[in-house]
Amino acid sequence: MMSETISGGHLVAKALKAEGVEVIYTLCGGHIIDIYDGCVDEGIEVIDVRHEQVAAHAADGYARITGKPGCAVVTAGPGTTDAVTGVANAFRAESPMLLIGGQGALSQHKMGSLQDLPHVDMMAPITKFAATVPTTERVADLVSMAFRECYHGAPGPSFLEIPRDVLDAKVPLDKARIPKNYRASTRQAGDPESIERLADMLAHAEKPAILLGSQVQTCRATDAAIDFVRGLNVPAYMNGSARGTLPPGDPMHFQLSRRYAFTEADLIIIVGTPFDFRMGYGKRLSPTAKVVQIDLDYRTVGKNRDIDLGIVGDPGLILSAAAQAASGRVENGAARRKEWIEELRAVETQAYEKRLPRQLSDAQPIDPYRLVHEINEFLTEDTIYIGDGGDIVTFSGQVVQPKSPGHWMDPGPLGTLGVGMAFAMAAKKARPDKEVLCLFGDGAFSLTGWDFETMVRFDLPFIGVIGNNSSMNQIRYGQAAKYGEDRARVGNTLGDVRYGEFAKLLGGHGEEVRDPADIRPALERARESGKPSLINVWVDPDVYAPGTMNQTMYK
Ligand SMILES: Cc1ncc(C[n+]2csc(CCOP(=O)(O)OP(=O)(O)O)c2C)c(N)n1
Ligand SMILES: [Mg+2]
Repeated sequence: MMSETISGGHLVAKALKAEGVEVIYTLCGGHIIDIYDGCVDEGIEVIDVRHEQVAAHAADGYARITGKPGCAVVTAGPGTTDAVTGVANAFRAESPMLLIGGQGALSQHKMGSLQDLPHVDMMAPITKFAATVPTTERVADLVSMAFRECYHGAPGPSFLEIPRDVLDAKVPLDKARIPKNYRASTRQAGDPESIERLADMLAHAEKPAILLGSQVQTCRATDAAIDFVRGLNVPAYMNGSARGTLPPGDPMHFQLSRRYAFTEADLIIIVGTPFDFRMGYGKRLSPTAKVVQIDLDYRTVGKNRDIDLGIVGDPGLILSAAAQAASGRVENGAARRKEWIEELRAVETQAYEKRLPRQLSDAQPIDPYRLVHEINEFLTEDTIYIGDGGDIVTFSGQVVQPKSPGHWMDPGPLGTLGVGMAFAMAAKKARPDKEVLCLFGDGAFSLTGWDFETMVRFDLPFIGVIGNNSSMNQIRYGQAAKYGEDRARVGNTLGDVRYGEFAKLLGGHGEEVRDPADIRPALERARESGKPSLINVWVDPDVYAPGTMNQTMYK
């Protein structure tokens, strides 16, 4: 009797299934079709997009939304190079995803086969693991290994290339390793001695502040973070995907007073976010404050500035343990910190009131503050908000507050334009029960906008809003400041494109908005349309967000 055989593509699908992956994002190529065939057998959905960058961003987005690793499958050569940006974005954003790339047949190694490139060399610096699958028997083994490697320290992407002959060949099923139980929890509780020290610091602090970074969401540490800040009365700031950890209106939720807090605090706890450009490389913290850093990755702790205490491990476990250890010691903490919290609230209210007239402005062309204000008012507890653009997204970062944890998506520290459509795709696919709203700059939208067609084809309704200033405004501002207004319009001017019409062309709902009073009704109609939609809002091209004017991102 002949023994049962299995091909490499089917082994990929079995390994994806074992990992819990329900959907792959892909753009087809002859090198990879056997994986599709395997997915049919395993019940894994194949979402085919219009550009490989979108496939990779969607895998990143899927990981963020589901807490499981995402997977993108692309063909050799240009398919893989197109996906580089998506992998790089996931690398900087610490998002666990696997990119599988095709490769020329091993039998034609270095002979100049179609689409042959040194993919592994290209991917090595932007992944946690990059390898070639050497034999068909080991296909599933290496897929599982690549997934496991995504979780070393802070998570991140892995890459595998599978040569065409390795993928297509059939081997006896009993010769292939198909791992099923191959993963342990990588959660680390933190050094107990360090946690005691943190508890002591908390007991003595009069003006503590905490910054909850993206790892709080990555590790699903929302409850621990809430118990910590509420139990110990620690004002909290949130960045990246940790936005929404505390709901707006929570007594410990702060946003606009961050700089003041970090200048005045006596204890600053940084959780799950590096001292990178967003943090002024750690230089903007009070020189007299005690600084504590908690991170999944030992390499992030103490990088760019000294700290008083570093704890490596899972933010949720560490915050829970510290809250417990401190609870007995800070009996009177609540009362002592009341004044500090009131002080921050006053700064917060003042900043809010100063900006409010702009948020309510009736000006035409529309003030970008009005647009982001309307969006903020429109969001429900079940709306996942995505920002993809330059200046317009910088405006939104100040005003838009997600109403629930895990409902904020931005590219992360790579600052990649073009993530929006892919994140919307991944979010709506993984959570059809959620509403998805993506704010695009017109420049950002144009990079990957054709995948609006994929949203239509797969019936993935979302509310797309374009803050259209016919410019790459964030860059234009810097050019004007550096070279003068008369030389500012080089390389940053876009056409006056009616993107609402583009949406309709591709089978979605589209509208043009020029009057601020029409923003809300247009958003409502998009919501009710049940279709992928684009509301093209013409905003004033000659106003800039404060963050853009300070050019903090380049400092
Ligand atoms: C892929 C990519 N290319 C270029 C940039 C540099 N960049 C940052 S902001 C920006 C302008 C974006 O224009 P738009 O999306 O229209 O937003 P606006 O600033 O006009 O509001 C550019 C080109 C980038 N971050 N990512
Ligand atoms: Mg623009």
